[in-house]
Amino acid sequence: LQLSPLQKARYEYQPKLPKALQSDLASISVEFGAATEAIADQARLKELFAKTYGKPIASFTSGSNDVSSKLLRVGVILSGGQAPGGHNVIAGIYDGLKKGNPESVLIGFKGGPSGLLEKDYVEITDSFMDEYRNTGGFDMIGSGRTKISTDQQFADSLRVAKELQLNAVVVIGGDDSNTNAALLAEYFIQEGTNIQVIGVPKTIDGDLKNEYIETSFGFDTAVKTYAELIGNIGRDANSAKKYWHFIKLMGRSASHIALECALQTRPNICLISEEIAEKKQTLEQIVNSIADTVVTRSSNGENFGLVLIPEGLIEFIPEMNELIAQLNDLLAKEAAEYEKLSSFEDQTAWVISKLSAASGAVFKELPADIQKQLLMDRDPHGNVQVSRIETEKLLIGMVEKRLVELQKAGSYSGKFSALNHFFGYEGRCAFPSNFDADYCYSLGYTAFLLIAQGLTGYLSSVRNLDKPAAEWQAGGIPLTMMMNMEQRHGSAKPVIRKALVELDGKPFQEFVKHRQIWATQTSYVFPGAIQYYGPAEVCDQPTITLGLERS
Ligand code: FBP
Repeated sequence: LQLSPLQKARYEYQPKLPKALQSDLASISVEFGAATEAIADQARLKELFAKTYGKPIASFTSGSNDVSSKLLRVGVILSGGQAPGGHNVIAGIYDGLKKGNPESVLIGFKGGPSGLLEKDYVEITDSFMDEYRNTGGFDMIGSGRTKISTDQQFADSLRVAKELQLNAVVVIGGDDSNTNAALLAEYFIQEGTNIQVIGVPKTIDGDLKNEYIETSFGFDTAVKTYAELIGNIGRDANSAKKYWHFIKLMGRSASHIALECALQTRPNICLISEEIAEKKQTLEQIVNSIADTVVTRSSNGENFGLVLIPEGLIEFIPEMNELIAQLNDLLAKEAAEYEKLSSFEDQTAWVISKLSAASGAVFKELPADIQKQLLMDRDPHGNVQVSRIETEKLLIGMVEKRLVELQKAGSYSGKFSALNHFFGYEGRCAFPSNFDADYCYSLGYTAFLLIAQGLTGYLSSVRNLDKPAAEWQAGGIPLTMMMNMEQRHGSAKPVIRKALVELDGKPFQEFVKHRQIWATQTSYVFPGAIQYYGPAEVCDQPTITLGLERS
């Protein structure tokens, strides 16, 4: 394996830990708060999580304990999309376990939750771990999107955990994966075992956060990677002055990534899905407002610009949302009939005949490529794969049309030449920023401490993140505390609530304060590449979103 100079240098990086975790393991104590409640639907959740509901928040402080040297066997799973820092979570768990008792064992389930179901695993050793410290990606053990949902899958998880004599399983995942972790924790107790389950908040999307989870890991590195590229493109656009760049950004439903990138780079336009849904804006209105900005900039002699588009946008436009809901339902309920249709023409004709008149008309108007993308398979959690829908191209096409109309009407005489980009996968496996490297290692170490304390059904939590790492506070938040009941596939299911952009929140309000100016006056900021070495103000700063939310 050929290693880059940066990879070799990053092996030497020692992630920072909160002060309370820097001492001997035996000098760390746990404190518990009062019993907790779920955010909604408390009575139903109490029934569903009879053994794990309502536990107290746990916090680690300086003190003492007599459990950290227990011999433990732990299994770890990377679940869902890659996020920079996952390897450091594993490193934190590993180092904690070995520090506590060199005989303790960490095994990694391969390829995500299916590794647990199929007993496909690898034991993590010193040399194996060292190859992956401070590196991006999930290639150490791989990841996957298998959902543990059937009775058989729950039974298989338990059987494998017992066969491997595990004390605990750590699930490193997003909202859906941690919902799974909560269910597994409950199931293991209900089945009379004391195998623990601990979650770790991962996702570049930044939508697994709440009062107690300030950010999910990977968001910091991913947005800094995208912001670098957007800044570079902005400078290119401002140099050549001839292209409009339409940039779709990953993030699934929530627009956190797009918003943070806008705060970092000051583009001319950044669409925020949550605002579009709130204002019930139609696709036509969105297109018209982009075209208006193109016209204004053109009249200032600037036939170029930057437009940021959150990848989930399409699901938030009311008429598209209704269409997608009907398609989801139709493709789930009448899958057998749909699968008999082999040509795209037959599929669209069949779909249109089954949709309501309004949704059928919306579907019919869409370009064939977008129609195809809307008919693609759903992911195992039933979500439309928004990363594969080319909204940026759809918008370019529609803005072009609108500008032709304006040209004909005599209200526009500029030149519009647009390029499309999609930034997503390139941000998920970057070398974790110092923030993510430190945060992830701390989350992993904390997960170990929660296990040593015999806790289950908790999410590893590290807070106070706008302060230097030494001032961070480590602990555990009961998973049931973040849950409510939501309709999924036609029935009410317990889930961890996804955090969308809050329109009255400080990050969005900050954007609103400036967006008018950014639209017309070129105000691009060039963040440059993530820096790993140098002054703290360049290397260790958290995101603007985190800073504003904590201010
Ligand atoms: P997670 O929610 O699992 O962290 O996934 C993040 C994400 O990168 C989304 O932003 C994106 O929509 C999706 O994964 C893409 O999924 P896939 O990797 O299966 O193409």
